Amino acid sequence: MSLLDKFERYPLTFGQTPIEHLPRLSAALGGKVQVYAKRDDCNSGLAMGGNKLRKLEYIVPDALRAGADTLVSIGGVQSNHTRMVAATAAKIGMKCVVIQEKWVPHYDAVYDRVGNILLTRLMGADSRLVDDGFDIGIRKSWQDAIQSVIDAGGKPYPIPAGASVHKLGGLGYVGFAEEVARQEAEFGFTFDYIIVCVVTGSTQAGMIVGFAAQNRADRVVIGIDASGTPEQTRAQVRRIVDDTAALVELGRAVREDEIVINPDYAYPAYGIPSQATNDAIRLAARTEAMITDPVYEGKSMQGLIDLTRKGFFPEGSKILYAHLGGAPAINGYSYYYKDDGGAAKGGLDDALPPLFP
Ligand code: 5PA
Repeated sequence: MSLLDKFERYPLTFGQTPIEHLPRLSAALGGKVQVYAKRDDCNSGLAMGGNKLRKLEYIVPDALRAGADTLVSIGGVQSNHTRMVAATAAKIGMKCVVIQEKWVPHYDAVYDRVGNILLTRLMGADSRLVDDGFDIGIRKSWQDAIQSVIDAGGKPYPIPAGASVHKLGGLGYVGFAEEVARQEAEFGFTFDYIIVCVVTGSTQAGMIVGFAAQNRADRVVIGIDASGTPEQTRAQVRRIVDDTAALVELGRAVREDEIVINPDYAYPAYGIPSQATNDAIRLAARTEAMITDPVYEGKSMQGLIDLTRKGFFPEGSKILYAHLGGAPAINGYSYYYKDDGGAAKGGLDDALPPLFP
């Protein structure tokens, strides 16, 4: 039985995502805990996939019911979410308008031409660059875009940032939690910690609700904040948890201590990697060929690495890193990595770059 049985799902993903053991990363971190990754970054053939597709699978039926002809959404210049909305629109034969705000103070020469925004344009979305700064809340630029579709005689279907403050936005990651439980039954062991990057909130919120249904007090979902505005993110996760719990009829309140968000790795700012973020990205790449990005997954990887090194996880813990996608954005950050590679530069096993010097 699934909490999601009563909801219609429009398939955009391949289905259950694999869980992969990361033995070389585990060993590089001292071998006292074992690290696994659930590969939601490989979840679909649509434009490189990622976490938003799980959410959009439950939103598309509503857009179809509404008789909409244009999906309208919002994100930063290198938003993965707007790429995924553009992909969904292309796949279901709708038009797409996406507002791309200046959320990140990053000035790589090709930042607004490569990676996510390139793919978004390629799929035919009307991508509109706007100068406003970072905010996970409801934005005027998005409301203006919705109005512009109406003014042109279209029927917009609004999808907020990260598909998060949408009534159905939390459902996709309830499904993630149910999948993990099924995979644990196959493996014959359970995970003690889930590490997940959090910004607009519905990924972690959905997981929390899904895991809450399993009533396993010994499992902790740790959100690693990448927004740099953790109070706002926490408040948004709380709201989405409550709304999603009511929607799926969880049947109990989610406690405040079930919502765990660590704010320590978002520095120096949303969308800007620290030296430690880049070292984390390099370590995952050099031990497991697992590519993470400077905005989201690199920061949650940094959190996983740092917490492990600090001895936060008891010896013998099994840690599941939720890989949510996002790799295309790294093309907008090429300058950071231009001198990487080769033995002299720390590219070999025995010469891993210093971690967090
Ligand atoms: C994003 C979000 P939530 O927004 O659901 O908390 O997820 C955080 C997250 N990992 C984690 C990746 C790869 C993500 O893309 N991305 C946003 C975007 O516009 O792409 C919504 C911010």
